[in-house]
Amino acid sequence: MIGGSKIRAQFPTLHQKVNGKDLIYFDNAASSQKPQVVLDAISNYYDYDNANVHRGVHYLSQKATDKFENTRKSVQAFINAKNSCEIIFTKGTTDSINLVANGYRSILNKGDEIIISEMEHHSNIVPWQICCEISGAELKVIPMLDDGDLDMETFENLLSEKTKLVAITHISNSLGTINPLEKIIKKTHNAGAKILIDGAQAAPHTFVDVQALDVDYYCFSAHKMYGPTGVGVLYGKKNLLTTLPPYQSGGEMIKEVSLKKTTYADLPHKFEAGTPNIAGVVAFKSALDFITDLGVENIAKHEDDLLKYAIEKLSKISGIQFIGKAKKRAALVSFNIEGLHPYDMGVLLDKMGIAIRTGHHCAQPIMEHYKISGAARMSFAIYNTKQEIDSCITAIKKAQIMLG
Ligand code: C6P
Repeated sequence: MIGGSKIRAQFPTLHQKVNGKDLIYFDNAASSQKPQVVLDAISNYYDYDNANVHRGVHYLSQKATDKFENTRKSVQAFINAKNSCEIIFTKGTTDSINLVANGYRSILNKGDEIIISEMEHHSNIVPWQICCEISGAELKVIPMLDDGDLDMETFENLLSEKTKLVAITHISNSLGTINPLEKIIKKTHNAGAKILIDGAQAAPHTFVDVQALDVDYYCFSAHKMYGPTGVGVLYGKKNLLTTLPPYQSGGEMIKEVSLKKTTYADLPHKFEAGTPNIAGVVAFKSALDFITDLGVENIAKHEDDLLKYAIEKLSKISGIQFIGKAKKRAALVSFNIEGLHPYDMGVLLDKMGIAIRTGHHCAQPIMEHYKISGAARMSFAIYNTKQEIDSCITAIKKAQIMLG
């Protein structure tokens, strides 16, 4: 049995009062809390290992470099990548997607097409809009069905020899929908296009095997998976990353620089210009170990139990409208309650020590689809409990009475 008090004890942030009440943290899709092992790894790095990486021959630099590169190996194992050079460290999912979109600006031409979906986070919309504006390519959008599933029939019709890239979320941050990746990837490849998956909401909750999926690019953030902020991953197949133009330029990403011409470093360093977030990357290994030790399947099972319990309890609240009822979903539930603005609900719940997300969740096209301005969202992690859900439901009912 996981998810009990032994796990909660490892998260110092959870043990505090907010507005005089024990904190209940249901905003994990925005950012999860960090276990003590991750906090220790950050301070140990600064206490004993701090130096720049890949630069010095001295002891500390080599020690920092070894730790930095060890995390790369852990990420490789975590997503079953073939080669560690296919793991690029970035600032987060947004940065990873921008890295690829920036490269595609010079790969695409007028007449080419990129396909995204209506359920994307802004981070998987705006970079492609800019990419299309600059390259002259056209952006096509797969619509959503009202239950929160992708309209797969329209997707198949959108695919053509013009399609060069499909960029889709693995799990929607607002609906919780788990998209049928195997099907989407196969169809994309059959059309001769490449595929990028936004795994920001999936990596903390689902087993990801990039080789089995045969995915071309996969992006995720450490801070949503018990790791530090400012660290993300871009996985890309080696042959694709080799031909993708560099993103940022400067130190570390070069082989040789003269005032006339520069040649670029081999992978992965070609995409890691400047001094990276070394402490963050080093500590990310502890977050991956934390997840691996618990078992991703066990975490998913615990969160699934919480999700089912929350939906069952929320369903009994009068005037509730769920946003998204996809067949396969994970770890979060979005909803509105008649007569209760989500912002007001968020503020009142905060007064009772409960953190939920309210607003458009950086997914405005989803809100447009349902003709709403925003929604409340509860999102779960390994340390959450059914008792916390009960307290949240009681708080929502209180808010309903106060504002009713
Ligand atoms: N979603 C949420 O509350 P960054 O900020 O780069 O780590 O992740 C961006 C991002 C990209 N894709 C998806 C599906 C996401 O959910 C997010 C982050 C947070 O839902 C903050 S808006």
